[in-house]
Amino acid sequence: MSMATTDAAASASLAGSDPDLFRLIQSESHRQDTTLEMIASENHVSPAVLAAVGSCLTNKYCEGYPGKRYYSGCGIYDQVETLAIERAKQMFGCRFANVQPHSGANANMAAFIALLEPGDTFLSVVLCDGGHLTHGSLANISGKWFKPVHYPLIYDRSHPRFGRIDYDAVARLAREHKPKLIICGYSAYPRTIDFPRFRQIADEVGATLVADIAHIAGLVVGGAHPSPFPHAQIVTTTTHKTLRGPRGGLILTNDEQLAAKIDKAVFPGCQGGPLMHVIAGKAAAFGEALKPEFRAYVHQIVANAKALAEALTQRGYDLASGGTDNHLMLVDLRRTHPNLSGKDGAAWLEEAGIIANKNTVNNDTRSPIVTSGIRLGTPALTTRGLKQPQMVQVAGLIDQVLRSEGDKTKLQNVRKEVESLCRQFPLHG
Ligand code: DSN
Repeated sequence: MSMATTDAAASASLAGSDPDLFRLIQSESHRQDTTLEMIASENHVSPAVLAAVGSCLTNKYCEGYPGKRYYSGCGIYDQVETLAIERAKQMFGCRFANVQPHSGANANMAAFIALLEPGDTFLSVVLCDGGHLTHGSLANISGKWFKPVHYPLIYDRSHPRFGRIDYDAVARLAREHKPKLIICGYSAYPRTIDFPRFRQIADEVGATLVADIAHIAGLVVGGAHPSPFPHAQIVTTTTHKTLRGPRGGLILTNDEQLAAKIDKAVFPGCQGGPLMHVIAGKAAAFGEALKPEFRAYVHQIVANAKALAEALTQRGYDLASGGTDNHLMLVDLRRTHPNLSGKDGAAWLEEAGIIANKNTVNNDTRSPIVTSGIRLGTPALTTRGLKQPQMVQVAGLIDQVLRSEGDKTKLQNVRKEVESLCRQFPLHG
């Protein structure tokens, strides 16, 4: 039997056949080993997931669904996809799962195709408030083909719910615009989502509630965030963030008619052949997420985020909404570092070996490519085993970087400490 399914064998083969590419992959592996990954949407997959994604399952076309394929030779793939589907259903406690979306963007597109006609109205949060490109950005098909109406957060700093979703405004906009679909779920929202409240609003106007839980999927599975079920009629997600699987998408529902529409919307609606090696990686990751250790992992992610948020707050930083309930936080630099943009802050952090992303903050006066904020997440650090004491240390390192004025010597000194921390918590330990 071929051993090309193992990472080591595949690496050895690549080293011989394409040393240039091999060196690049080795360099990236070294970068991941020696830096602190704090991009809230990234993680480090297990060797099992890596082996599945690097397997011979990449060789096959399997258009269709288990038992209903267009080509011969799909018997094993039917079993792989069914395994992924059954595990997805078990993870979320729901009746139907489509594991074929190549990404979260494709999962959202399929939900739109299943529910809307071009020109139909939907409610969502705008990108610069923490929404997603596929939630109606004018640069994306969701905003070009459909009509987004954006609901606000509470922007008033003196309000006790500052930085949270303004549910009263969602209800008012829903009554006014009668959307067919309401999306909840975000890319840069640090607080718990009130799914029952969203469903109540959706029901009042006859809209379908879609929860895009791409960021919090792992937290939901492990019980560290309330589940969108039974409130959302459709749930979309990625599989590679807190869920710690391969890069990909997933759609879930309890409604049989919606499930049939979703299947058609994914294939042939907006995709061709499924990426069966990635679906195998999803099955592997879902198997891991069903284990008790995963619950401990996601609760640690949240505990780490709280510890980091508290340590940054103690150092004087402003966090959007004043803190976090989940895996991420948004540092608002405007008061503490008025002359520092998110872009420069993220660049300095990278020089120091801390990988994070610039992010817009409420009513940001800087452009989305400059921004006044930095988004920080704890999923990947938690995967490498860092806990609350290290979060306090990391907050200190971030503070040193943001106060460094970009001084190379200071950044290099932080980098040495980052590398030492990475050696203490090796990725492949
Ligand atoms: N790019 C992802 C994120 O960082 O949140 C969303 O797709």
